[in-house]
Amino acid sequence: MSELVIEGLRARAVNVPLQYPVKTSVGTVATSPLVLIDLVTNGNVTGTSYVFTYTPLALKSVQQMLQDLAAVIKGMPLVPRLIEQALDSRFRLIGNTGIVRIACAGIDMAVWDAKAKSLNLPLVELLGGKARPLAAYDSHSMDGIELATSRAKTAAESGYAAIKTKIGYPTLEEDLQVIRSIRAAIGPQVQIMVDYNQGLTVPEAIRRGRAIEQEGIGWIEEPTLQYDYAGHATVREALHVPIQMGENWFGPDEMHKALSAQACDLCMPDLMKIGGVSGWLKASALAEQYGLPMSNHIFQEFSVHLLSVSPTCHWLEKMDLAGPILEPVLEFSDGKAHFGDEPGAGIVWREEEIRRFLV
Ligand code: SMN
Ligand code: MG
Repeated sequence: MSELVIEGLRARAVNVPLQYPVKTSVGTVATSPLVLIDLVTNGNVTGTSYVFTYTPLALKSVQQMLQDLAAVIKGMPLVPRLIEQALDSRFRLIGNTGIVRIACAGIDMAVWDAKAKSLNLPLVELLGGKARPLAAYDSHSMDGIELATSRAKTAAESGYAAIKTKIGYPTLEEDLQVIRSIRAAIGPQVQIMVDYNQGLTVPEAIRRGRAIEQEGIGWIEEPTLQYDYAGHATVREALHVPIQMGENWFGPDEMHKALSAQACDLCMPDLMKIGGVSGWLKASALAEQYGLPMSNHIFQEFSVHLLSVSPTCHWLEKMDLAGPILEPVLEFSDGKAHFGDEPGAGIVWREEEIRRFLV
């Protein structure tokens, strides 16, 4: 096949309803604002990916950045490394972070998806691996004791070996009540992980951590401000329960700074913020060198491929933020994510649903 080149990029903004709003101790994600990317090539393949903007307020800016980048990459060969380098050098002065990093990562994902499709390979095989079932945990929110307990019970009955609940209620006693209510509902065999979403000061994180680690918790996630790597290291030294973080690292460079500061025992980069597939591959090498088990953060469709080739693969987070506008490609059963051998990452739009949620 002659060399494929990029002909264009379409970026569509949608705001998708969520069955369960993502409630955290520092704010609620009520709907799922996504920018859907179609990367058109001169061959018969189109790369597809999406980015998640956390708030609808960022939707149009991300969409515009992607539309502006279309002119930059038009005519470039479909070579992930070349495109990554071209974009990174463009943004060396402004900094490849924030909305810039989000847009570049979305393009990177679509480029790798198109490359895999052009070779008729699942992304995992292009990356040198093989599709296999991945242990998944069902990821819930700060739902309040009743809903948190019922979601955990349903997940355990569905076969999940682990669930995550978000805490950081007004008092430590409420945190403990939720954990104990979930434990009573799911029994001793199912792991409980908790996520504070940066909501505590370091002293409060130590105070609460010393109490909740007595409950047999799998990990405490982002106990304090995500950029406070020294603070996370202080909490980590004071507690026995593993400290988890990573969803807010913009690029492998921030991951390296956190790991150098010994901020965490576990890591969970976000495919988008870490820099797409290219960023993830660098992150997985860092995790291997530091010996940190590595999980994903949302983006479950691409993440099953990437975790499958990550040397320290840990848990897949199951949190479906794009389901209503995607053809289902992942199948969750017996607590595992099963994915097939479709070419690429398996992102297939449901156009009639997209039309309903276009912004
Ligand atoms: C999370 C936060 C915001 C949106 C989605 C998910 C959460 C997680 O921190 O770890 O899943
Ligand atoms: Mg989190």
